[in-house]
Amino acid sequence: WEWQYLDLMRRIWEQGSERQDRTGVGTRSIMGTMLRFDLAGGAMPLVTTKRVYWKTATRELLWFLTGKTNIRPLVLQGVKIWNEWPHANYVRETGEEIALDDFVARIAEDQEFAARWGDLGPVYGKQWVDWPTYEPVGDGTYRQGQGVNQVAEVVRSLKENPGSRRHIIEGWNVAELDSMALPPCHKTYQFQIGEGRLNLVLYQRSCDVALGLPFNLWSAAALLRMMAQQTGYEPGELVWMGGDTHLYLNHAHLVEEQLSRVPEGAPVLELARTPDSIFDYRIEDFVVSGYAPQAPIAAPVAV
Ligand code: THF
Repeated sequence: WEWQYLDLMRRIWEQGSERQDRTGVGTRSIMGTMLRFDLAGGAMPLVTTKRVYWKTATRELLWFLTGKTNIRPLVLQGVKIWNEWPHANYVRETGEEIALDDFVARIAEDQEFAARWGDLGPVYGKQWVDWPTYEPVGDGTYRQGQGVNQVAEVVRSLKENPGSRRHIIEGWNVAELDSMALPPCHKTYQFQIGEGRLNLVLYQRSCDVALGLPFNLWSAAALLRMMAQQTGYEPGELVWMGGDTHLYLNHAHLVEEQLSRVPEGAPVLELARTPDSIFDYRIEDFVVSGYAPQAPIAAPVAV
């Protein structure tokens, strides 16, 4: 499968149109792309042509499922991938030129500081497990209702109504976009049962192919596997669909190096335990074998 990833990378680099983006870095980009992977037998879309930190991606996924939106639990586990955004926000709002590492150390040490400066707003976790609702009071105003746990609802609907075409987890809460540090990239997950297998289409509106996509593919596949285990279906296909699918211009060294490499091996994920619910997975439950990746390729993340 990995050639699909490398071919996409090559196609964007050679044929993508150059655009200025929000971050000011600049990208080459193709609008509308698709990748497909069969997860039968435990196979995972885990990139082998560079080391992908799949445990980091899994910790992020488990953090989403807790409903939390503060980076502190990630920081305490050594997961750094969300640090840049609260740091940039802090520097912008206070004018204090604190280094990223010092900022992150304060998030870890000081719970009150973290509560004030570590939150990303109502991003993935909040929308996934506690999408806000409003109830009319009767006088033309509304009060907050019970939040919707979309993840729990999908587990339930897969069991109770397997033929449904509405097994959807949505991150794009239009009313709350302005309060998010970053509006969701992997915004829509649609599950489907076909021929006794659990399939997933993920729609991602914006995709950083070099840094983000290996993480996003792993996480989507892991979520599919967890859902399949919880609902009693065999894992089926993961179909990944991208909107603006891009390479940042400052990732040229990564692109060149990675396109010179050849995929090796077929990593497999075993779930060591069947937890009581989709919310009870722990990092130790994810056991990967057959993964002997090639050397990491570091690249800066555009904020
Ligand atoms: N913004 C941009 N520009 N790219 C993204 O990939 C991205 N995300 C999330 C939100 N905004 C984004 C954040 N996810 C890395 C990986 C995933 C991220 C952010 C950063 C990253 O730097 N990975 C490195 C190092 C990993 C590590 O040290 O643990 C890597 O080599 O993979 C995509 O959803």
